[in-house]
Amino acid sequence: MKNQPLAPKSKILLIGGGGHCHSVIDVIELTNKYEIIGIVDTKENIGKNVLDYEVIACDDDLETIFETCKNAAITVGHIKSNELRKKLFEKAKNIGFNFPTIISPLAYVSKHATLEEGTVVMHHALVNASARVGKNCIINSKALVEHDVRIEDHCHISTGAILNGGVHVKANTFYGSNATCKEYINIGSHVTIGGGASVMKSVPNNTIVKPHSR
Ligand code: JB2
Repeated sequence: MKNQPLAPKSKILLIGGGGHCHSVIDVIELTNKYEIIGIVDTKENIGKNVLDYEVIACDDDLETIFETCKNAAITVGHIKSNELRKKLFEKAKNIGFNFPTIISPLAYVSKHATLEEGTVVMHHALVNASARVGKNCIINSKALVEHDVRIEDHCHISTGAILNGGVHVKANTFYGSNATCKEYINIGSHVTIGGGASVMKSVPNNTIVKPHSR
């Protein structure tokens, strides 16, 4: 039997060349679906290397790059604020970039779950049945997104975090490493859930939850 020809890889541009970019590169390489053409970072970083890829341009060059590369991923992370991540996503979207959902082959995403554009599911994360994840989210390494969870746009579910069944996380929220929560609660928008927190009741918008504070 003849070998099937390999599908050609699509070109992709990475926007942001720091720590989160390292992790996303590893995921993208493992998918074997994309050819990373380079990284867009600040002007001062042009010419530097991030793992095996070069910082080829800054944000002002996005329109020119779009002429030859249509896919992008936002590879700046979200710890204290997601403003930069969100701004870069919106800027590149307005130019016309396509943001594929990127799923590590080491992650499990139920066929009954949905992920919107620009969301990345990192190594060993699990997204269970009927979960719905919005745009430009990070489901970081080893995070557990249980059945019927809803995560709105521009959220970061950090490494090893647990969202139990039916929890609703509103937009722009940061849910820290190893945090856990009671099932079917609501977590508001622009909330920061500190690493290791155990959240037993719903959290209003714009709240900071420190570990063991609720
Ligand atoms: O305006 C910008 C800009 N400002 C800073 N445009 C672009 N395209 N890039 C910008 N940057 C770049 O973002 C910085 O020059 C730097 O290369 C990168 C931020 O890197 P840093 O390592 O500080 O943060 P990060 O967001 O990649 O990663 C954080 O969040 C992850 C989720 C880290 O804390 C990680 O440990 C964490 N896993």
